[in-house]
Amino acid sequence: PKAILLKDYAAPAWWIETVDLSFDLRDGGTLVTSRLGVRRNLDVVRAPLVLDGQELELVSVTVGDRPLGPDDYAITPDHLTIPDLPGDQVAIEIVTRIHPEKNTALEGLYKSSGNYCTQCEAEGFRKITYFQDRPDVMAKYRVRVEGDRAAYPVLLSNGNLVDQGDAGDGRHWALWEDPWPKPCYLFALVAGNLVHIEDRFRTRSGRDVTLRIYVEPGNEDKCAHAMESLIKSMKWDEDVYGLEYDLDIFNIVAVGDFNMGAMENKSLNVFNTKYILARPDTATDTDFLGIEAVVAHEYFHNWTGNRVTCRDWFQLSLKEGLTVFRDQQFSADMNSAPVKRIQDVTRLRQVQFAEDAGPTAHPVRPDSYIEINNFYTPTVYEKGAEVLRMYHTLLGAAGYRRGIDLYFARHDGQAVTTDDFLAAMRDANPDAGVDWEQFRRWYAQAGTPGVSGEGSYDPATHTYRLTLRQFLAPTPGQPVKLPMLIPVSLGLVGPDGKDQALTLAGEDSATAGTRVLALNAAEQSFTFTEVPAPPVPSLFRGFSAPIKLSFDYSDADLTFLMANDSDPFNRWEAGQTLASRLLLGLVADRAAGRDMAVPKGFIDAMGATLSRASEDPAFASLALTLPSENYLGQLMEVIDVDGIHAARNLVRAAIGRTHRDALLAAYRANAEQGEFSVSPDAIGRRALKNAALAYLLAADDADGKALALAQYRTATGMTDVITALALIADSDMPERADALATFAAKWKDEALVMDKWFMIQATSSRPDTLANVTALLSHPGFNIRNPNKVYSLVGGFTGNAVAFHAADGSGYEFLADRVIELNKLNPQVASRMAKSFARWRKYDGERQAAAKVALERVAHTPDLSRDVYEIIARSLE
Ligand code: DPP
Ligand code: ZN
Repeated sequence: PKAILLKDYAAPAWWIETVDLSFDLRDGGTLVTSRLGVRRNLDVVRAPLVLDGQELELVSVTVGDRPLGPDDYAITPDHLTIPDLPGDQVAIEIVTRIHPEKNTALEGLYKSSGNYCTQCEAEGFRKITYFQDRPDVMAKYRVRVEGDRAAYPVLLSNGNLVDQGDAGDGRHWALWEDPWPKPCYLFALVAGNLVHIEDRFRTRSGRDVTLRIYVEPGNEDKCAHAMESLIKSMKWDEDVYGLEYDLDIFNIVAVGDFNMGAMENKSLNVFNTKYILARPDTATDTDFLGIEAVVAHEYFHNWTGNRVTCRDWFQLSLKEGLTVFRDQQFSADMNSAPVKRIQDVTRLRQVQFAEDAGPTAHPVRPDSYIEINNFYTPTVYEKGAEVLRMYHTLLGAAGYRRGIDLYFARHDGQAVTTDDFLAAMRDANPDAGVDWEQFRRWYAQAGTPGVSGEGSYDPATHTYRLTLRQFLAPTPGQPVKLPMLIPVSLGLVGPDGKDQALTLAGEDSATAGTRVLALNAAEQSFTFTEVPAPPVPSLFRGFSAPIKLSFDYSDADLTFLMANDSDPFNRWEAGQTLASRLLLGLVADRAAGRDMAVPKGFIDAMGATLSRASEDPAFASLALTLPSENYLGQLMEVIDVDGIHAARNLVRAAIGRTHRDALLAAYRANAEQGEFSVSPDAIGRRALKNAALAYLLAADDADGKALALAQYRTATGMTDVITALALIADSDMPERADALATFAAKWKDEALVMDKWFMIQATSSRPDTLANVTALLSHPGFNIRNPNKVYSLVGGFTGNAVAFHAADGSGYEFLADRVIELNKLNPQVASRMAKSFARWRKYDGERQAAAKVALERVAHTPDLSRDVYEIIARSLE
């Protein structure tokens, strides 16, 4: 397979301005008739019209009113080329036949539980009809959908329903028209037996919008939270971004078989059921928050993605980084901002930092790809969102908003680039003093910058000198890096625990609290004057840049910041840094054959956090959580899987034993009271209660075990039920098997709940996990064609470091088998799973050897998809 390069971008030789589609949906072959209004692009050299198309049966092509014969066009597995088009403006009709009922890749038009639906981003439209499948070709669509009335009573597409009628023979049709030009990746069609809930939203200029959520019958009672989230998003986007919805109708359809989380098709979002369906007894707090965030995310795309779209797929972060940042801001406003920030950074570190440090590292704006589906990555999404956050940090809320306003004023209706976005931010803020050429490197250079430094205080002159250095390691294809513009949001915390005023040498007035400095050289010093007492610096407040900090803090400094920093993120961060330091020390002890001894100071600090927990239970639950095994692994040269697991468990047990009474008290104080709610407060109390319970079980506490069992048996909310079940499932408690069985019996018909059941078994640290996971592949509730099932069982297992990275290579062998199996069915899902191999060189020799065997076995599989090939080839490079 050949790489596609950003530098090869060229505007199309033809524009397609109107698309008239007609779908005749039938089992055994769906006929698609496409009438295109095509106009020559006079700005480029004359060239034939080359249309993309895959797995299509061409029935006929007509240009104007002339039917073409087979000699009039050229056809390959990927293209239809029409060499000579008369004039500059032409009407073309193309009829193709497709087989959605056989489509297991879930890309293009396919069936999920008997209902037709589409997924076109990034390049699925070419599996529906011949087209210039590229986002810079924007057209107006009219879509006629015809199908069996009894089987598919609901017929939907983008835009407004303009007509409908009976087609005879038990069939009916609907005609949809979308007034907004759009790229074909935003096309959608749904035909199915669906029910809906409905609500309304009046926009600030007075447009009444009908909001509908369509689901399979029986799920109507699980849509309320999604609808509330949609309404909140619409209001928030008006209030914060000044952006209003632009049609009279907004539809969401939830389907059970979906590769991604959801899709922002114009006015017809298609969602994975995971991000719509929720009832307190079926969904966890994480699910409720995920629904709120993803519903918002897809809604926000209406402007950031749809009204202004990407010129080409290298620009994917233009819409995704921006829209993730928007959904993060929204969730922060709806819930606790510090808690949200900690969760987002935890995720960034867990998945994006790992990607940045491995063979699939790529810039936020990649410059080459083989399969674009492989670039829907944490780098494009989450690191992309950090880039947006840095604009916001550097320009302030008002300056950022000026940039956004200019971006829409310039580019509404266009397909643009991240450079265009940067230019709007720059031009709207001419006095910002930002070096934009340097800032641009955040889009171009891959890898996570490291920042190190130290500070010194001079009591004679009352000055504090802070020195920071940055470095960026080479990544694949980028051996040499240039210094980045890194915003450092900082404060100097005095011995009294208060922020000291900040005056940089040469300034004549002080800034109170926090200020943002620009680190823009390899090494830089900042001298603060009039500092009355030696401070502890609080650096990168709110995680102001996606970097890895190593500063020469003493343990006492970190304990001090944990207790005193006015920035909640950095209070949490100080605890994590301290914990990581301690845990890695224990791992080293174990490796050297020394006893692992848990220092009392750390256990005491955790006790102090616990004693203050009632002030902010949600924050406390995060502060009490040790860094994950995955994150700790990233901090090691060679990842010691078993050592990390042993050290972490030892510390957890010590905390559980030492603070047993306080943990029991925290559990009881936060046990459910009153009516179920997903308010931030209620979620926070549940999180603290369950964190306490987990520590008690880590210490093998008898009362803790009894509480877990009681919670499993009597709790009504899924958060409490599944947390208790996970703890039981991970233990040797005699009730284990029975608890798992009763859960499966109760929930066997609720696919999303069963996903959780698969997940907790896949992530168990018991020694029989692989055998259990292998057996579960044949469980009647498992189906390898359903992405959610694969993500739960196979994805859960690959996230289980001890089991997946078993020294005998059994975990690697298991994954290779699944990737090979999925490669034939669903390349996108296969390649997502294959990414778990990527960091194999970070493990010891024995594991590397086993991983290599597994990788090569995948590499030699016949008919390897482009998706899997690209990941495996990069991993083996
Ligand atoms: N564009 C989708 C999203 O991120 C993914 N297909 O919202
Ligand atoms: Zn998105």
